[in-house]
Amino acid sequence: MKDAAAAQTGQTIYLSDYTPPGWLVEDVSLTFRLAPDATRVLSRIRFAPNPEGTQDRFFLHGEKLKLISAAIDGTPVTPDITPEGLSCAVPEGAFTWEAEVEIAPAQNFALEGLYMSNGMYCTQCEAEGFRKITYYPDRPDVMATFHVRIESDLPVMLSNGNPIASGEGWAEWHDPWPKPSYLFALVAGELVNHPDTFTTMSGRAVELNIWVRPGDEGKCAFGMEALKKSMKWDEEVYGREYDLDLFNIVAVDDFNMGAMENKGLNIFNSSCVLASPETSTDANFERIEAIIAHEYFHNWTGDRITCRDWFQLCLKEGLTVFRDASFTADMRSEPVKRISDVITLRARQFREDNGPLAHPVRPESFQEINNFYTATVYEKGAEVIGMLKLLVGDEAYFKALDLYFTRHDGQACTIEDWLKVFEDATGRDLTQFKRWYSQAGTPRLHVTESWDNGTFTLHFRQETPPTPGQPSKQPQVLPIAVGLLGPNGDEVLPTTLLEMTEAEQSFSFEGLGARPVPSILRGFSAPVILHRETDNAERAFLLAHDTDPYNRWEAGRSLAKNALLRMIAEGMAPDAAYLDALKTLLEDETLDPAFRALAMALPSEDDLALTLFEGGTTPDPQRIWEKREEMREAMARHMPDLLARLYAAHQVTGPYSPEAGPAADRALSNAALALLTRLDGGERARAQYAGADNMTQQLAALSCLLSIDAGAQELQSFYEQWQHDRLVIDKWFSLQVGLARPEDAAATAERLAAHPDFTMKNPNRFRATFGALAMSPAGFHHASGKGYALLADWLKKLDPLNPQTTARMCTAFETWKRYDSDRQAMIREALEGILAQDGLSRDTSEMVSRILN
Ligand code: 0A1
Ligand code: ZN
Repeated sequence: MKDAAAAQTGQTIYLSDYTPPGWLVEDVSLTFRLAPDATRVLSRIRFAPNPEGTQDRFFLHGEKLKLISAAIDGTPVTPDITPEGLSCAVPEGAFTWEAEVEIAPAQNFALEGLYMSNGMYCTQCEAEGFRKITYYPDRPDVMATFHVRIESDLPVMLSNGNPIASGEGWAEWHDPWPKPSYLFALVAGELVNHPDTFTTMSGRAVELNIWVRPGDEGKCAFGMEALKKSMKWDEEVYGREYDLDLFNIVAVDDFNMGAMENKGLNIFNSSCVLASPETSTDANFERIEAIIAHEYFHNWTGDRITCRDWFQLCLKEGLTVFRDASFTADMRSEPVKRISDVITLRARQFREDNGPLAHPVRPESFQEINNFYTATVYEKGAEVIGMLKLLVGDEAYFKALDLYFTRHDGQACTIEDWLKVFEDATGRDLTQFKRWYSQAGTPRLHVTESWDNGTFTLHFRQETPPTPGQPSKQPQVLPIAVGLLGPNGDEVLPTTLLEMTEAEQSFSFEGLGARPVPSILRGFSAPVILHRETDNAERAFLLAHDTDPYNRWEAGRSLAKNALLRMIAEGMAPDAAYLDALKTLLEDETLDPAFRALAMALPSEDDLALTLFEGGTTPDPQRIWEKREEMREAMARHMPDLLARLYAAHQVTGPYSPEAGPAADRALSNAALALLTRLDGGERARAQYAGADNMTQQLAALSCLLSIDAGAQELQSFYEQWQHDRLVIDKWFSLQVGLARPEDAAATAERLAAHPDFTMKNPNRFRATFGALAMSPAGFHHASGKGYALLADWLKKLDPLNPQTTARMCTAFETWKRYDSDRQAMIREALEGILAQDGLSRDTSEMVSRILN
């Protein structure tokens, strides 16, 4: 079957089956008569045959719609209707389709299409939600201008583009930019706005608004500043100017993802836009700034130039993540951003790439596209662009981007189009580079060294393990940034880019006075797992001398990881050399406090489990947890005075500011506090909690207390203080589960699911409870199997309401093959139990089947 409608029946859709649409849409007029249980949607669509189309059957997507009437050129028609859509006979040339359908937004808990959240109407149409609003060719290569009329008695009614007229009980909007249906949006509710303006580089004034529920207006200022910074940055760095007179952002409480880039009307999960010092942590502020930038940047990379089909999702997402990461690096600290991104990439994307859900950055088949909004498409997609930029250089990169924007403005494009602009702008052949889009799996890069009379040689070998459907892999283009350090720590070769294209390849450096120490993969120049035989002395040397901040951090991390692995596998004591090296680094007041805070973090439990598994050892989640605890205890005992000094010296005084500088000081002092709490019985944390005037300090102190089981009173007072604030109460839920001892984690989640504030209908709350369990490996994988059974039970309950979030949370089980046979048997039972559920959604059934296979 060649149509996306095939997916409904659980069938697989293939990239290779793409065919252009049979009909194009010139213009769409929609009228919404809003009512919670019976909204009427009237559509008037002007269709014209596509000269490049090959389909002869006129088909419109439509799901869960009650068709009231349909007409072609004014004559009523009776189409053939299936659960996926309708078809009917149509005239030869252009014609006008008119239909009226009825939908029930108040009954829509899947949060796709038109739904209600706290009395407010809102939409989510990416990827295939528009077909739940009306009959339409709901595919991204059909782009049209939209005229929208909204009728309701709600005071605020918004859609894409510009407002053109309004009156008592109605408002009309027109979006002059042709767009695919997935970028359509509508909002109506009792909302208040935080207004501002931005003057673009050509001097046009743009009206800006953040719309929120009454009571939240005090939480908009930061998001608005982030929006203006993003608009300015896109002008200065990419030459991209905003193209409407109005830009609206709306905060909604019930939302499956972070936010959505609908043209001129971005819709945000309220957790990703609302911020205040009292209720948001530094990490929240940074994330909000990044997501606002991400959605805004989509205006050019996503909206003006969109994807031809959903297989090309990385075209907009990889590029937009790459752009938002560059923005954050410019606004804050470049090395700190890079290190944090690599931590996330390893935690999320390497996990995915090395398990049953591994797929290429551009997948070649899917059943449910919602299951492909993944770390691979987003984060690895961004890494691929970073590599391209490294290979061609900054100047050529921007030349290619300019060409992309001029050549493809207003089009729905493919990865081939994207790579072609780079080939045309640079003269490079990107045939081999393209494998990054088609081959799944994380390449392993092995390196050995040799020294011969002044010549130092690096011998590289690359291999990528098999992934589902891809048993053997071909060599990829790897940009490997290296530097060389002399024995005294001086840099004898500044960062140099090696371009590896073969399975095995060597690079020599001549004329050196003494054997150097190499610093390889600087800045994490390619998303690979580096294998290099080295010893702790050399790691400590790089930690002390490397000029590349990323590799300096990496040296510390590999010292820590090595020490932990030996504690886990061989029962060794915490390595004194690591503790000494860390102490020296932390004492260095010339180093950014944020960098030092990152250096104090240990490799994650999941990262350790993967490394053990790859080395042939079955990981024991409980033991990994215990050994990390033991290491943290040793860190605290090794440097109590230094920690106390850091804690005191990096206290931030004066009014709270979310800027990078003070946030970095808080990160370091709170990292010190977490260790000190093990020594002082919580005395400092209790005092910090009592005196905190911002959420970063309050939550950090509470976490410290809970981690030593001494925060019962504070936990209660925290709830009483914040019970009116749903976003803070999400933190209250997740903290308790995340910090529970492994044997208590499942019981804590279960107890909280019975709390009156728990609701399955709000994805944030569900994730705060069960996502926190899934993200605590020792608790989730506790030998009792209680974590598995509990999560499976709740996923079965959630699936009928919200398939998308259910499917996404099934990834908790994706690492199951690493574990022992008892755990595997329990997980299999949990997964098979989900699969056996009557009426299981396509989303969840695809996900569980892929995990099981
Ligand atoms: N395009 C949005 C993310 C997004 C994707 C899918 C959604 O529903 C299935 C919702 C939002 C972004 O990249 O921000
Ligand atoms: Zn995006």
